[in-house]
This record gives sequence, structure tokens and C-alpha cells, in this order.
Amino acid sequence: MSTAVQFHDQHRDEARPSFRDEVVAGLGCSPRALSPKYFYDARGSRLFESICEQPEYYLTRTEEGILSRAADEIAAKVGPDSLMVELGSGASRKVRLLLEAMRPRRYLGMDISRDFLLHSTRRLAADYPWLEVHAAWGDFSRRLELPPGVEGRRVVAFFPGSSIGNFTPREAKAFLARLRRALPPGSGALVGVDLVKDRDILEAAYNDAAGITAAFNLNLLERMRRELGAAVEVGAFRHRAFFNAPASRIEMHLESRQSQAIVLDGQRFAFETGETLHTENSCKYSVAGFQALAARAGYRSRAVWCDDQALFSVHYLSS
Ligand code: AVI
Repeated sequence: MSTAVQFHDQHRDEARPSFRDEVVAGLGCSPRALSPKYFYDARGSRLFESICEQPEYYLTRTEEGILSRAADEIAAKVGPDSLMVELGSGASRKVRLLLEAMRPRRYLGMDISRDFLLHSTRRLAADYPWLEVHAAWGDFSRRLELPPGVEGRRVVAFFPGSSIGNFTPREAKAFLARLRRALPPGSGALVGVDLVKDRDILEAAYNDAAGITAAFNLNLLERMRRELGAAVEVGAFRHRAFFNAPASRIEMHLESRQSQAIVLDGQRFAFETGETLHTENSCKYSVAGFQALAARAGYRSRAVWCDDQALFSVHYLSS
């Protein structure tokens, strides 16, 4: 790999989280569920980038608009000589909106998708020669710590895209509390949070007309086939996404179109028609609701930026 990016394996000294074990556990439990982190193999990561460009998926362009407008204010809050840690860095696109204004000394991208992480951090290093770029490959929902030698006087964790919404509120609080403890005292967190709104807008965002979100969801079954050798008829499942208002979240499921079974390692997981595998929650908050959650995790809200239509919010938190 290029010497421009310093690579860190976050799970070098422990068993790597196993897709196989989680699939067996998830298919075996009731109701059936699997963590959304398994969406992001190389194909899933590409499909996600394509979702972000769909007209119905307002989240990405709205957050990018907010970040572009607020970049100078954010830079003033964080201060110079910083380490920017991006959680779930993916294509590292949004951070580009902040780098010129913030001019951090170091950038650390953390992601579960190794090849995608390497590709995007290499491009970042090439485009910003003044920036020291690190890539940490791992599952930050399990292991949240700075790799040895990656330090900064001021650390800001950048968690864009409303990925915090993919945790339940209880998990999100626990995650923020762990983040606060993992970083030096006084570190900040810049968190993108999707706001609760009209059901039609929310449901359209997760049911795009081009079928990209459907392909993204169904790719989980393709992964089971490709990587685990599971016997699964992908075409016999359909994508379902709907707003669960009492829980204030979009739920994504893979719904069985017929009575059938997935067979993995000789184990048979039977599905009746209409039965589902729950693949994702995407929680939606009010600004005050998210601030209250952050407070329970020990953070104080220092600033919030929203778009004109109150679709999306970006929160600056520090302890
Ligand atoms: C990454 N995450 C915030 C996206 C979301 O909106 O919950 C993942 C996604 N799932 C379907 N479309 C996009």
C-alpha cells in the first residue's frame, strides 16, 4: 500500500467479528435480526454511495449543505492542531467539506470495509498533502480506541450521515458514553442526526424508485451466499422499509415472498410467507431529543446547525 496512509488493524490481537456466527445467531433468534454493519462489504459500500445520490435520499445532500455553510464556525469551535477521527468514514466525502476550514494536523478514518477504507484514505492523502492520514480497519461499534501513536492535542470525532440513528437510543447513549471515555478529556464530537418528519418523506428515502436501497438490503443475502456458502434464493425475498412511528424509526426488513428456508452449515432456517429478517433501524430524533440523549452520555451540546426545512441536524458536543 502507499506509504502516504498509515494503516492500523483494530482487531489485530483478537478474534475478528465473525459474519458467520452473527448470521447463525440472527437467523436463529426471534424476531430474526442482523446488524446493519454487515451491509458494508465492497459491493454494499458502493451501493450505499449510490443511495446517497438518489433524489429521495435527502440526508446526504442536506447534511453536506449544512457542513459547507457551518465549516468556519465548526473550525472556530474545534480550534487548531487537532486530530480528526471519522467513524464509519466510507468514501470520506463529507470530511472534505471541513478539511480546508479546519486544517487538522491528522486525520484517522475508521471503517469496517477494508478495501473501501484504503481506497478513500489514499485519495484523501493524495488530495491533501499537508494532512497526516491514518486508516483504522475495524468494527468501531466493538472496539473504539485510538491506535497507538495517533494522538492530537484536540480530538474531534466526526460521525456524519446519521449513522448514530442505526443504533437504538439505548445503544446510541452507550456508544456516545464509550466515545467520550475513549478520547482525551475535552474532546469534541460532531454528529449528524436525521430529524423526525413527515412519514411520506421518510419512507420515500428508504424506498427509492431506482431500487438501489432494495439492492443494498438484498445484498446481505448475496453476501451470505458468496461468503458463507449459504443456500438462499435471493429473488424469493423482497425489500421492505417503513416508518415505525411509536419507535420513531425507519425499519428495514427482508421479507419472504413464499414459504422457504435458508440453509447454512447444514442448519435450516425456515421462513413462512411474509416472515422477515430485520436488517436495520434508522432512528429519527428531534433536536431536543438528541441533545437529551447526548446529555445522558455525559456530553454538553455546544452548537446545533440545521437546514431551512429542518430535515437534518449537525450537533457539536463536548464533555
Ligand atoms: C448509514 N446509515 C445512516 C444509513 C441510514 O439512512 O440509516 C444507511 C441506509 N440504509 C438504507 N439507506 C441508507
